Parts: sequence; structure tokens; C-alpha cells
Amino acid sequence: MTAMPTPQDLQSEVGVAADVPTLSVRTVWISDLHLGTPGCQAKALLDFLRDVECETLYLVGDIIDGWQLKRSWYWPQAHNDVVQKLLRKARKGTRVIFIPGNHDEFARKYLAHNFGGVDVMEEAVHVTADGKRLWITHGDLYDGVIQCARWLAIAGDLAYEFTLKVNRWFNHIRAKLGLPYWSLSRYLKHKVKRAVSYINEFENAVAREAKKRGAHGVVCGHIHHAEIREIDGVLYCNDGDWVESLTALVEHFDGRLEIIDRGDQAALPGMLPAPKSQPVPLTLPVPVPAAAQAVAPDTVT
Ligand SMILES: [Mn+2]
Repeated sequence: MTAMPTPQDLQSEVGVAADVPTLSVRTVWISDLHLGTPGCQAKALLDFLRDVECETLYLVGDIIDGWQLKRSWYWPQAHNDVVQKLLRKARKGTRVIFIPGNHDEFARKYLAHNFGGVDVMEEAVHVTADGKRLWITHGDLYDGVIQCARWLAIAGDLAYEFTLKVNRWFNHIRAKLGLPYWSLSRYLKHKVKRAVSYINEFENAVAREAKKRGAHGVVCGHIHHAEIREIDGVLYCNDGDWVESLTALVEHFDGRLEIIDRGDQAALPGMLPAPKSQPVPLTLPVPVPAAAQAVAPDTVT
């Protein structure tokens, strides 16, 4: 005779279940992890990698940030864990393909090599279950700024690093107040007109290039802005990043493509979801509105 499960039993079952992949897909694309920088949200990424199971995993560039590691060495345990997790997936039968980006251009010296089960390729063509030919590239080669003014790209990189620093500080406070994660850099990118036109130019250039190659679509990263849309008859897919938006692109077994958003589902003001039904108890009388206004969205225009 079996005894009724106690609440403890149930709890441990949930604990076990948490380690079992909950998302089974044909293909996963992730890029712009920027391992080796404080901006990389390695914990969220580890959670995602633990939850997902796939036949093919594309690492679409800027996986390890050689630019920043050269400036100052930063390599915490969690970043090691991500690398171990990726290698483990390769060992367990996932086909892992690494397409270097501009921040890990050092790996472009090792094209056509295989490291611990990871194939390094300059670019790839992926055929979806429903027969779409997708051209895979990081995208920096079609970024006018990087190609024409490298110094500007590096200056922009430093400014970006600073924004991320402010963002971490800001979200640290938000977390203390029980508020969800909110990406400042993601917000700025949507708000600043020049950033918007820069993104559009990039997207058009990549889509044009995909068309030239006779592909149905393209998968890229680089601009840290996840998206699936059609541009001039070409399917443009960007898998986003794990620095600010925490997004991945997946292909389901029927060939359907989807963006998985592990960041705040609605990081943009105006798109905020209804307040959660369970209010977070605050133990201290924290001055919520004042702190929130310090970096209020509408002060940034
Ligand atoms: Mn890049």
C-alpha cells in the first residue's frame, strides 16, 4: 500500500521536475551572450539552457567578449557554467554551431574547426522543417558603423557598457522594491530616433544580403533587438541577446519560428502587464514613487 504523498514529497518532485527540460524544440538560436563582461546575465541564461532541449543549437556570435576581456579580465563562475553547459549539450548529442561575431572575432581564425563538439563556421544555412532556407550570420559585417568607423564602434561600446552599469544599479533598486526587471538600454534604443534608424538600416542591409543569397530568410544577432518580421519578401529574424533583453529564437518541430523572451515580458512602459495579483509584501516603508521617478521613463527623451 502506498502512503499519500506529503507536501514535502510533492515539493521535492517539483524540485526534480525543474531540472527536466520544459521546452523541446527543433532548433535554438542565441547570440550576444557577452560572456566575460558584467553585463552578461549568465544566471538567466543558465536557467534557459537548463529548460530547453533541441536538436541544433546555433551560437550566433558575440558569445565571449574578447574586446572587454582584453581591457579587464572578468570571468565569474556563472560564466564558466554557461560554457560547461554548452559543451555538455554538444556531448549529449545536440549539434552546436558557433558563428563568431565582432566581439569574438578571434574565433574567426578557427573557422571549420571543431572544439569539444562545437563547429566553428563563418556563416551557415539552416533548412527548417517546413523547407525555409535561413542564412545564419552574426550581422556585424553589414553594420555600417563597424565597417566604416571602428573607433566609433568602440566608443559606442564604452557608452553602452556605462548604460548597462546604470541599468544594473537601477534594477538592483527595483528588485529591492519587488518590481520586475526593466531594461534601460532596451528602452533607450526604442526611444532615440537615431538608434531606431540605425536598427532599420541594419535590418534592411541584412535582409537584402539574404535575398542576394537566394535564402528565404536570415537569422542574425548583433543589435541586441529580437525580432521576427518580413522585410521586402525576406523573413528577418533576430535572436536578441542575453545582456538586456534575454531572448532566444526557436524553431518548433513544424518549422514555426518564435522568440522566447526570458526578460521582462513587457520591458517597455506602456506595454506593462497588469499588476501581478499577488502583491509583494514590503517590510519597510520604502519611498517607492520617489525612487522610481529618479530614472523615470519620461525623463529620458
Ligand atoms: Mn556584435
